[in-house]
Amino acid sequence: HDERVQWWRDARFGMFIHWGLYSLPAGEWKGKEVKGYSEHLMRKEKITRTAYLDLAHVFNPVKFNAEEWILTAKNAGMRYFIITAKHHDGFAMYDSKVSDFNVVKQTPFKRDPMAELATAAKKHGMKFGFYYSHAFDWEHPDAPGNDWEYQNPGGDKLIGGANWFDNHPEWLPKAVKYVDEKAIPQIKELINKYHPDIIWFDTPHKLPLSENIKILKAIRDTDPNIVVNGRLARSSSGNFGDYVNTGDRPAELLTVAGDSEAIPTTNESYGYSKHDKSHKSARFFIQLLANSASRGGNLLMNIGPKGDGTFDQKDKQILDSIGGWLKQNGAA
Ligand code: JFZ
Repeated sequence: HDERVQWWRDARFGMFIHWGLYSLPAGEWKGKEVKGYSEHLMRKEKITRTAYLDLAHVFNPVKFNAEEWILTAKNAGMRYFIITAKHHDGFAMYDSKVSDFNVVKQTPFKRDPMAELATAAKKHGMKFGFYYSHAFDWEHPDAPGNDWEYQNPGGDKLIGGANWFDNHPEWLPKAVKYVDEKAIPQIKELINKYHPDIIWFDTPHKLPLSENIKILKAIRDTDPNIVVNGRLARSSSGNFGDYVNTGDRPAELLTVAGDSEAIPTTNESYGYSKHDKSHKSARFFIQLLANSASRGGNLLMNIGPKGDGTFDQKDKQILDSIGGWLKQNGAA
């Protein structure tokens, strides 16, 4: 374990990216503002799989430039880069043979941005990996989360949110089917195709521990060197990943000792939202970085790029200031 996480411990500062079909409507649906996390659009607006695919049919981020993204992270002083290969909407932002619900098959863009980023990261010595939503998958007819189209468990209302499997074990076979048919095959696909250094998981309480452990075992069997974050599998006795994640609120950063990682976003939403103007200052992030580094923790700072493939000007300015400060102080 120590050998596996050494690069991550040394890295200290990384870029987190939430980018998907939701980046295009960017917190707006049918002319009205959708508050909160823009990447939760499908759930908030109860969009069907078919209607969500209409978004894919107009997703064409021709300004996307993988090398520019990696260099932007590098210039900000970041040493690792983690991007949403699949968020809760279930849409694969890579060329997946496991599911047609993917960027190459469904968009006019037709390119594989994960492949381009993996190549650019390697070229520039940036550690690289994926966010993969292993529990929630709103497009899949058997996965936890979608209770507006499929009436699956784990959503907001029908069959209890977190830990639904305790009260409704009869729904378990469905979730297991999804894990076996989509989640594990896609995770293996990501490992074998792109050789990531790290995979970042989320919302473990939407699957029973046994399923989460099964996923962890599949990862270790495929490549034992992959770093896994603390949100893949959790029980009362702790988490089964390589380190601990604090909550999304940066303040929690200061309460955890040991290998930990905070994941603040520049504003409130992780995915790009054109209405979210709550950006924190560069000064705020520099202080946070100094605080976390002095305690031996990592800062994985989130950016939500736009649906056209570019970074928001506000985010760019924050990143430039952080990079400038680090260079001035001989830290990057
Ligand atoms: C999750 C996702 O639902 C969200 O879209 C984003 O990807 C974020 C990074 O992770 O949301 C969470 C998960 C955990 C907490 C808060 C939001 N938490 O522990 O406080």
